[in-house]
Amino acid sequence: MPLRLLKYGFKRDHAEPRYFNTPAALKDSYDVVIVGAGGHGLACAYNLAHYHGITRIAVVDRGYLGGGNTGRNTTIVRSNYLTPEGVRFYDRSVQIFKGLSAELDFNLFYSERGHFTLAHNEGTLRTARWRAEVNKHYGVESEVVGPDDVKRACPEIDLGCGGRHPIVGALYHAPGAIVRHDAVAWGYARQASAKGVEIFQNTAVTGIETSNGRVTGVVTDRGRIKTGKVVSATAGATPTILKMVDLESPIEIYPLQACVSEPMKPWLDTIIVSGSLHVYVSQTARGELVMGAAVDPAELHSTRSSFEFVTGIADQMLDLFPFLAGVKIVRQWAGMADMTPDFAPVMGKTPVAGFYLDAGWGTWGFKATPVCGETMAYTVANDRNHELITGFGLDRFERFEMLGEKGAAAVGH
Ligand code: PYC
Repeated sequence: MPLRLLKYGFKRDHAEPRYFNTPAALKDSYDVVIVGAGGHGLACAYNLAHYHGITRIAVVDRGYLGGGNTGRNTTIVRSNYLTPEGVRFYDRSVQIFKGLSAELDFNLFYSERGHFTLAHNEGTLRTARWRAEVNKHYGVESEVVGPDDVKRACPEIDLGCGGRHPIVGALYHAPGAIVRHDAVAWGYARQASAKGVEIFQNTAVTGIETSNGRVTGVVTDRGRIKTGKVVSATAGATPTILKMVDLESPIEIYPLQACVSEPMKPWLDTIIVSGSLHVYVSQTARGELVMGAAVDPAELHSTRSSFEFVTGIADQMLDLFPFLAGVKIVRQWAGMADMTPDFAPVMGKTPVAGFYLDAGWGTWGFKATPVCGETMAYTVANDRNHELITGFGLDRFERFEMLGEKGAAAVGH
């Protein structure tokens, strides 16, 4: 149990300390500047300060803390990936997540639910078997189960899916979980700030200065900062930031939409995902259904949300759960997903000395927040890629060495 719960439980007054401090002005120089005050950037700042003793850090964001994809995802945590690189990396994230409320002294409402990826045909079942074997090899709990197991875990599901796409089995991943996404960003921000990290919201980066192939500074709309190390941890802005250091990547930006229903009595314990129907759903502690789909079909740098999305997802949900007809969708939104050709991230050192990337998070980034914090902080502190991210380098695209995570990254891509 987070210590704060006990501390405030026994206190007469419950004055909550400020979550984090915002200094009046930027300093002239910092040891590290992190672009992006989402979960990844803040986790990196916290890990640098806590585990590596580097505290002269500025985290800058053109918007507000956690206002990008950290606050726009559907909060799913899992590690049932397809490639050895992916499985080991996301498994480390799940392990950190399990102890994170205690580490950050902040209740993140981490809730282990089990995760079913439904198969509606033999082809999907084959990928499920493949994933299960790779997962088991790396010690991650995953198994292929039959339609009866799905029905036992979720009696409300229509296994026939309206007669159109009968469920023939599923990949079951017991550690699959949900966690309060904004709290992850706030928890990291609070602890980073307590250790001296300075967080500047509404501060846009307009340029990154280099000399002889090395980073020397960052230009923002609040002033210039001298620094030898910059971490780019943005979603939806990576191509813009890369241009500032004359680098390119194959990242393209697509909207990823999601929505939430009115609250209902608890009926859905597990997380249900269907790649064929392009839908994933879980139920929050407040009773709302949180639902998402595949990325939009066309590239777009926007967080607008569409009527097509909400009617499409309602259709697919009703195939799985016909009793939901009449339940209202109360809110919808979108994030900007940095899609890579192989559905794996881009991390670590780059050809520009002192410029580090935490990017390419497409539709798979939130669950990686803790392991990104750990591995990026190690990489920045030692100027050496952490061994868990060596497969995710930007140079893999030049070498045509794709990772091939498409079968496990999300839904329907
Ligand atoms: O990777 O689990 C996932 C996911 C869920 C929603 C989007 N991506």
